[in-house]
Amino acid sequence: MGKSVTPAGFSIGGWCGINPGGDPFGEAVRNIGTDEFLDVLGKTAIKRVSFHDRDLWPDDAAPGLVTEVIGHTKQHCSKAGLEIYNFTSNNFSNPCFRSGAFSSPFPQVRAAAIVKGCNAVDHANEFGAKHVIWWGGREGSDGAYEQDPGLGLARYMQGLKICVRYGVEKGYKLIHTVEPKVYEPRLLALYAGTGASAASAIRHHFSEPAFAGKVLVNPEYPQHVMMLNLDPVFELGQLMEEGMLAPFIHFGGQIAGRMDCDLPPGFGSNVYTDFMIVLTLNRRGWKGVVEFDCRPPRTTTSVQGLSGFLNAAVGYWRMLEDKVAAYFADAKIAELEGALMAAEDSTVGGLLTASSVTKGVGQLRANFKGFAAAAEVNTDVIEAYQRRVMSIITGTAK
Ligand code: GLO
Ligand code: MG
Repeated sequence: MGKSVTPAGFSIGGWCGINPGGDPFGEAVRNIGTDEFLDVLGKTAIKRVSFHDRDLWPDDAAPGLVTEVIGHTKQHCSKAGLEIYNFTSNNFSNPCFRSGAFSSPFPQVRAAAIVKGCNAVDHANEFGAKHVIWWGGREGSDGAYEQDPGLGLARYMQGLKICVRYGVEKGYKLIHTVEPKVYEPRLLALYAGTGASAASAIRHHFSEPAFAGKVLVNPEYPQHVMMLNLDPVFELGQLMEEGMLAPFIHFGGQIAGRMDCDLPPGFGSNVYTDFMIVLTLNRRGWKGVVEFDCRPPRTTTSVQGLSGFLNAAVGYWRMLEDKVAAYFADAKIAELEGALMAAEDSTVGGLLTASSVTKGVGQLRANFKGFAAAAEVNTDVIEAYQRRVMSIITGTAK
């Protein structure tokens, strides 16, 4: 059981810092440029930053401009003490992607997505980024189901595979991560669910050994899961158990059941759930990076406000880490965990490794004392566990 509660560090999407705070009904409320944001960021504990291509240059920029911006951005980041962590192709803002990108029914649009994606793979390498994120915001439909959905998903994965293979052929040391989200901006995304369904699509379409460990899932917690009223903790458990979790997660705040809020961490959230995300990562000794993908609320308009938001995002995660440390140090929790996470006993534990399951089940049957006896197990320990965790979170544990 891991006891270290510090992630490898923090990162943030550059697009969060420069977000002007407009919404479909209201104008921009902030005007903070990339350089100014990087200077503010450099003074916080967040030492990594990620970009979309389009955060830095227009989609049709001439190669000379791209080279110039890459040089300037690298220089400015290094001056501010920042590492460029992830790079991603924005395959959702350009009007050409209104029918989808890799999965569009139209071949010329799929070609555009592949060109843009492979350019992003090159740029990720030039920036020295660790991962290329693939969030398919437009890969879906607005309700027409205009192509066979299985074909749509296959096209989506095929486009991605071309970009991944392109990077492999070029010899780049990049990990690719798929970021799932079920809706918004398209009303229906091609994944039938969130992280688990993306993982299943990856396993099916990237089954060749050459891709092993090269395409993983980067979930966004709690936003992309709680916007559906689903549970991020169980999803995280599955991704970790199946070895599909990327070396980083996106993190922010979300009011359950609403469209993607990307609120400051802790806003709108269930603190018990947020705590369990951090606990689950730590139990398995996760050493990844927490990348904030959220922004100040629209009511925050100044550079000082942005700085407060960044420090508070780290502060919220650190608060959760402190609570997790208190959890690991708590004798009562150790006792409760002992009851709840007891190792498999020999009766059941050996069944799957035995030469004959039938023989083992026969033994079980012979020793079975009846269902009433099985019901005698003391399950009150579960509520006691919840109460103890809550008292640790609220600082009321005695
Ligand atoms: C939107 C996503 C988006 C991605 C980003 C990185 O809901 O969270 O911000 O994380 O485009 O590819
Ligand atoms: Mg995200």
